[in-house]
Amino acid sequence: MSMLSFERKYRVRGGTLVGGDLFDFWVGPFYVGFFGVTALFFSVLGTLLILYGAAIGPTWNLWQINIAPPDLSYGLALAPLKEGGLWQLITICAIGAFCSWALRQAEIARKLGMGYHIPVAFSFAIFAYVTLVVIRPVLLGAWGHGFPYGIQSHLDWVSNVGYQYLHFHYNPAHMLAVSFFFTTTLALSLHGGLILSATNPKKGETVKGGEHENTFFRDTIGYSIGALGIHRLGLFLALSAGFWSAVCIVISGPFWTRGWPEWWSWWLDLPIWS
Ligand code: 07D
Ligand code: 07D
Ligand code: U10
Repeated sequence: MSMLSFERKYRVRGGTLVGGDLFDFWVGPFYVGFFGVTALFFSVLGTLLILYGAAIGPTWNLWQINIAPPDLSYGLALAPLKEGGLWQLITICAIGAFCSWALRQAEIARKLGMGYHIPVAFSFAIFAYVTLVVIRPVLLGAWGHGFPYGIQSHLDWVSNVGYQYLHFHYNPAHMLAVSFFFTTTLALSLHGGLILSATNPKKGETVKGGEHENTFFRDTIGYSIGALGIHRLGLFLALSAGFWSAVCIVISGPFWTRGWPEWWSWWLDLPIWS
């Protein structure tokens, strides 16, 4: 792949977090770096372990391949490979790969003199994943509470865990997370629509800029959040969605064991009704 002239200008040494000059180079379009090597190592090893799990399992059907966590009876102990040990190793590889990826993003940001917004944002996704497979299982005392690695099986897990609390929609943190997800798509569609409508006009019409963009929203809703503001809002909304997702699942079990509809009885217990 040919390198664009401006890319050559930005391919400078330094900015690495560990390893100094070791691995401080590019292969094709990819920056390698120490964390590129660890990311590759963990993802290759994790994928091989999944393939091994599939090979000793009952099916090669991609939708049905399933690597289950250990039985609850193993508690927080290590399990034999074929009884959840694979899941435990794959979890270590996944966390290793995701954290390496975030650190590689941080190194690339440092090289370019940019902020750490992207690795910080990705950390929220990692946080949600670690909440599902480490924090909540540890709080509940068994790795068996983690979700199984399989396309269909992980959906079954979500449904089963949801119904275990009777009606997961009544989980207040789930409500917040869902609302943040919905608001994120609303904000992204408004922003995508606004930018395209202003900067990609029909042939023969002039490209519009910030003034038009601001005016559109002032005319419509009386206020424009501005060019930087909409990106800050987008990041805030998306990270909040991930954050409240992690909260909604970590409180289910460790901090609330009954059905979620019952949680709302505090409302009926308010002294104002008596
Ligand atoms: C578009 C970026 C590209 C990423 C893709 C995912 C794999 C898995 C592994 C066969 C937006 C690549 C997939 C590497 C292959 C094996 C063993 C990101 C984009 C295309 N889920 N989930 C999916 C993961 C959880 C839920 C699809 C991962 C939780 C529901 C895909 C994780 C809960 C639905 C997938 C994870 C949950 C899905 C599309 C990790 C709550 C769907 C994902 C590591 C969060 C949807 C059949 C997508 C679907 C779907 C991957 C965790 C719920 C297979 C990697 C336990 C309800 N999930 N998921 O587009 O169609 O993401 O499922 O945490 O309806 Mg899931
Ligand atoms: C965990 C993914 C992390 C991904 C990482 C990267 C790779 C690389 C490589 C492509 C968090 C992986 C990368 C593998 C791939 C290449 C090259 C993201 C994660 C680190 N729910 N619910 C949520 C809704 C119901 C239930 C969250 C809606 C039912 C349970 C979100 C509805 C019941 C759990 C959400 C609905 C139920 C959730 C998920 C509607 C089931 C969770 C988003 C409209 C009967 C989960 C932390 C998320 C959670 C979760 C939305 C319905 C149960 C807010 C919109 C009522 C048990 N639900 N839900 O977390 O909070 O993303 O997980 O009905 O555990 Mg729910
Ligand atoms: C945004 C934006 C904006 C833009 C943008 C974007 C947001 C306005 C200016 C970006 C947005 C898009 C492009 C839109 C589309 C994106 C999505 C929908 C998001 C989802 C993305 C995907 C699904 C794509 C996913 C693809 C990935 C993750 C790439 C996969 C890459 C690899 C597997 C290679 C990774 C490289 C690594 C790890 C390091 C480099 C390594 C190599 C090249 C290999 C060689 C290795 C070595 C030399 C090291 C040796 C390795 C060792 C020793 C380990 C070996 C271990 C073993 C066990 C063998 O706002 O602005 O526009 O564009």
